[in-house]
Amino acid sequence: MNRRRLTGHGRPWRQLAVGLLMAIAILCWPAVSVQAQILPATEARLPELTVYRSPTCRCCEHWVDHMKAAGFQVQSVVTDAMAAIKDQYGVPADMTSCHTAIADGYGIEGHVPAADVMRLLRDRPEVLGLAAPGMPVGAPGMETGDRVDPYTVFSFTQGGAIATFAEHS
Ligand SMILES: [Cu+2]
Repeated sequence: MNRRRLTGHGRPWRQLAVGLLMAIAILCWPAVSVQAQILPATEARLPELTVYRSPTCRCCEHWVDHMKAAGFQVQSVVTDAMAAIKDQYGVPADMTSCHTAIADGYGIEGHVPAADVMRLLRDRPEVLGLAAPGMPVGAPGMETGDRVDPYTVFSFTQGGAIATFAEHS
């Protein structure tokens, strides 16, 4: 008898509490989703970039600065074993450059612009990575005055297929 009366009295409070919680949830929901949209895409989505480079490579450092300016978190690994790194990540012999970077499992060889890396990470094609072979003057990290030599960024696959990913001039 006593117990039933207590339960009867307790119920309106419980309903009020549930109602309050729901109201808070409903009121807060748009705020939370709006905040998620406001967060810059660079902070929310760009993975950390690991850059392997030899101790003497200055243009590699300039490319790292370019990637940082674009919003990438960069971890530099200074090593003399660059050939082994390129081999490990499947960079074709005729596509090699100075540094080799890894972004979310993709290999990024040489002075590839940040915008190309971002498109790669967004579209996620079935390739091993991208390469800007050689040291094209005017590519990010290879600036020399106003001179810009046209260059191509290629994609490469495990099977050895090479395709044009972007043309720069
Ligand atoms: Cu270089």
